[in-house]
Amino acid sequence: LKADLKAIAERFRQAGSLLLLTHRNPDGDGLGCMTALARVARAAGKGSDCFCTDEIPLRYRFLFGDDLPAGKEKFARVLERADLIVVLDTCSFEQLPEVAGTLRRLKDRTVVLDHHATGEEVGSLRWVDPTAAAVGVMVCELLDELNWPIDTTTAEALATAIVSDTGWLRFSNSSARTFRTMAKLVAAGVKPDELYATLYQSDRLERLKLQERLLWRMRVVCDGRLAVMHLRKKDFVESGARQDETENLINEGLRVGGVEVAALLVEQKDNVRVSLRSRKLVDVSAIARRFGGGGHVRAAGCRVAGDLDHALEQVTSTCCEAVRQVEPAD
Ligand SMILES: [Mn+2]
Repeated sequence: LKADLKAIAERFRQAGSLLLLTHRNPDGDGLGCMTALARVARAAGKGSDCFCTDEIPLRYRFLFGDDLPAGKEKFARVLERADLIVVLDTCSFEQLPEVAGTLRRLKDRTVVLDHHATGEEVGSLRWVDPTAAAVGVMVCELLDELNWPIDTTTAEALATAIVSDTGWLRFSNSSARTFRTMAKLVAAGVKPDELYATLYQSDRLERLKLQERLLWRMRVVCDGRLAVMHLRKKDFVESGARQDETENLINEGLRVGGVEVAALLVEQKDNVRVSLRSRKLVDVSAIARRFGGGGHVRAAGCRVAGDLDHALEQVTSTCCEAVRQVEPAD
């Protein structure tokens, strides 16, 4: 791992201009790392562009100011001027639609920083560390290795990466290494109370109305150990919430005592997006893989073809089976 870190650092040193990108349905980790690296690269005299196929979720807009990542229509232009493509927080072509073909073709020019246990051969050089709570932790270590300074704005972006992947430092991936990295970022100027307010006390009322529907419909099955939640297209229309405002709603399921696995199904145009979380015992990445998805042991996701009711049935029975295979939590 140390060798991978050093090799990646060398590629960054040699690069003239970076193109930074992350997985679809981008989250705080991918986006925080993206903007942090773009900023420090510019300070080091390099060119840098961020690219994102999806719209940036409202929660994370502040990371970019007026300088939002390039969208699809600008991909050719930003690709042309980059001599190093950096893929953040994924190592799966399936998570990189629109650009997967280009990345396969430009493998030699591509490097990956990721912390997911499952992955493919994206890029010629990969630093994948599943023990890192967030790619944000790895980026901090990379910047240390490069001796590239972290200013307050960069520190806020990296702290956003870390807190969003650790549930504000309360999930099981919050290790001493995670807290050490956070301590550095706080020393660099991050104010935890202000960052918390920016990230988690800035919701739109519409999002809370969506949450109300989700809570009202939550079912706890499988002897009280599986929480199943779902949202239909009409919930978004009627509440006025946006598709990207579902982030973190999955965690509501684990607030119920005794629940080991929480599943959230969100109806899409032609499939169902499924998020899975587990408290302690079940490997939900294994469940996600059965539906062609992936992720971490405690947090994973997949997409299920067909309509919502069909997906609900399939996901509920598969999760219940997995829950029954482990001993009760007490
Ligand atoms: Mn991540």
